[in-house]
Amino acid sequence: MITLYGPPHSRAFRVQWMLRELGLAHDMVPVDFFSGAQLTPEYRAINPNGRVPALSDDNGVFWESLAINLYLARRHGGPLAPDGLVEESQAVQWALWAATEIETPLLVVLANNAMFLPEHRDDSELETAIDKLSRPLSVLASHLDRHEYLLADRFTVADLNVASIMAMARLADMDLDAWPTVDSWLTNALNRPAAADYHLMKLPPGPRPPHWQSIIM
Ligand SMILES: N[C@@H](CCC(=O)N[C@@H](CS)C(=O)NCC(=O)O)C(=O)O
Repeated sequence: MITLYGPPHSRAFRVQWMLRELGLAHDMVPVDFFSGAQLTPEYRAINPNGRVPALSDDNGVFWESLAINLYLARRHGGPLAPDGLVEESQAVQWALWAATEIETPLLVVLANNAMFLPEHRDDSELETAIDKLSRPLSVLASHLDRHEYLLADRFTVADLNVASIMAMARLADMDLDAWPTVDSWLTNALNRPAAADYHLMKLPPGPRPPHWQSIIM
């Protein structure tokens, strides 16, 4: 039995998308990270980081959203799975790239464009994040100008992992006109039926616990 820990309005969405692509039945435990459920000893025995998502199956417990997806691809195979050493390495490359080059600035854009209350938004932080994204988005565009997908000639876990992070650009209404192939690749990825719930990641601005900004970043 597969159990996914984390609510759909969190990075658990990335794993839920993958499980749906693979047609894998799973239970979802919506650990409420706004009320501190991620910090209980019970949950920390599952993910010692006190963060969602985590996934358990008959092989054990796994955490880090993008790594969980690479594991699921490797274990369950099919067209989303990398085929051989080169594709495998490229899938890891794109996942690490997404986590280190684009995730944080995209979160800053999403937070300051949509998720933070107006009084918590910071225009100069927003501008710096948009500037910072320009180099990695050009890298992504230069690949997608020449290829339909990130590796091989089919949609794989590499596209899913990167698109699940790039979804924040959509939720933030970020202008991607400068990178038209990124824009259309993202549209195609998010139009996949298994990705339909991506919009749930956009929390409407509203009252939150005082530390909520640090919880999502
Ligand atoms: N790098 C981790 C980040 C996980 C993460 O930051 N999750 C947030 C929710 S989307 C969380 O659990 N926050 C609760 C906290 O930090 O206490 C991953 O991708 O799995």
